Amino acid sequence: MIKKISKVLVANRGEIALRVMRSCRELGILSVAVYSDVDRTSMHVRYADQAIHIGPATSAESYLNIDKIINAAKRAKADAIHPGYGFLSENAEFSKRCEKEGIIFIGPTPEVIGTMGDKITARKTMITSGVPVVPGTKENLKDESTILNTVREIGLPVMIKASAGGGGKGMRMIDKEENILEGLRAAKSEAMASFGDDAVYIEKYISSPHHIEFQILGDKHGNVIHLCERECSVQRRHQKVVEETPSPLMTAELRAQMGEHAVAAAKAVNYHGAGTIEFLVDNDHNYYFLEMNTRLQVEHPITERVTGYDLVKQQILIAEGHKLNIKQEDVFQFGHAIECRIYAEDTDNNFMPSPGVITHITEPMGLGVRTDGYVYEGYEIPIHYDPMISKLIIWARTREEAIERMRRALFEYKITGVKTSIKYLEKIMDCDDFRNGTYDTHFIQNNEAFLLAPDEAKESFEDLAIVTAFIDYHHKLKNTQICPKSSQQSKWKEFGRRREMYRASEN
Ligand code: MV4
Repeated sequence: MIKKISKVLVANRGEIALRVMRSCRELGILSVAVYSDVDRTSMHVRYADQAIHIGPATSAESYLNIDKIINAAKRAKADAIHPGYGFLSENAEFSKRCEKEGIIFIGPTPEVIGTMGDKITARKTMITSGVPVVPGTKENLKDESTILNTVREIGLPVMIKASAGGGGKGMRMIDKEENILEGLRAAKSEAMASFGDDAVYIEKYISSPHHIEFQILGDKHGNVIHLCERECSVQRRHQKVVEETPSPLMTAELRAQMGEHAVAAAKAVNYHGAGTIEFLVDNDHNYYFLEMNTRLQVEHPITERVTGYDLVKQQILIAEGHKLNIKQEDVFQFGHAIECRIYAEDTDNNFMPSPGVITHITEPMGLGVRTDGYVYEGYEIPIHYDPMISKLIIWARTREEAIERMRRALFEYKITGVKTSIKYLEKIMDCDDFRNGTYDTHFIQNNEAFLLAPDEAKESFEDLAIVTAFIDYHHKLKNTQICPKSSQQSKWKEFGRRREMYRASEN
């Protein structure tokens, strides 16, 4: 049965809120923004057909507050909620609450979110359905002598991971016999403090793995396909920095095998919606299931670029109850895509967030360039949320051309007022390990000195560009109204298809 969605509340902010609303607009679906005090002037509020204030800047009192989001959805008469990524996107309780209130949650069921959120249960499910996992424990081992024996069986080094963790939170590597129990106790107390759950599991340590993930789509009729892989080994402190597809490590044969296992993983839990199966892959092409993410991911645009499918549209169609309109044999990658995440951070000062007012921004354009962002001149990046400014997604026919195009686009990208990671990303594009495609998850660590060394030839160029940008900015200031008063409707809104729509008064 098809349940048509005509209005979606987007329970998020920043670039992803805009990204979701863009697909809604193309589908003729109205979008409702929610916003905190500091987000009154945020771009997602301006773009939406309707906007509802939900509370103070603190996430717990706004974007993470289930009651406030549900109340906003009811008030706006939204028939669905898209959670984006982060915030409530992998919160089983939230998905359940939507179900109870008769609001379509654009994502999987609460049961599936729960199963995959508990990493021990996820591992067990994968073992049962024949998906390879890292050799290790299957149960929540409580007894210390049992654990010691298990570690001896697996063989050092091992990883101790929190069952309620994920993404590297509450993870410990142990390489010496005498450190096992101490590490175990520390891991457990850290897990209890962070997640209120001290269950841990143990895996054999994979020494120089690649992080490769598969995008999957499942409908509510049991059909599941994969949209190939993303190489995500360029990470710093478990934060992805650069992602690309195809993976330089991948072969057609490995892709087919891993893709089949990714589909099996999703089928094992009756998955519906967009999801990601993460694998660790070693240089001998052995691969192991790591985690499943039950949401749309930050890096989804590179998959969109090489496969041509709009993943948000697919999520919405699936949520409405449509059968998948893509067959596995129709999916192929055309060319190469790379994403760089642009952060407001000081790479010379331990990557400290650098919030503040954007005094000038010039974004790259041209063939094969996509930017998913949300900031504008005069916008103040709040300190309360993730400092990501935008994502720069580059496409070209070959990997080599994509790297050169990324360097060109990073050169064109000018942001003043806050410190950004643009120069750091340029260094990554200049790095031999990256250019050769031979990097693994130790890439950033292995190239730290090179990545942090200033490039003086480029610096002097940049100085000139920044002065030019600044003069230009002042020249234009006279004519630019940075923050329109909330009572004013911007002109472009009158061109919207739904003139009867109103903007809810702020309360
Ligand atoms: C591992 C591993 C080696 N062996 N597990 C880090 C994030 C979390 N998703 C899993 N992580 C790892 N798990 C075993 N058994 C190495 C990592 C790891 C890593 C993984 C992906 C990307 C970057 C990483 C950086 C350091 C460690």
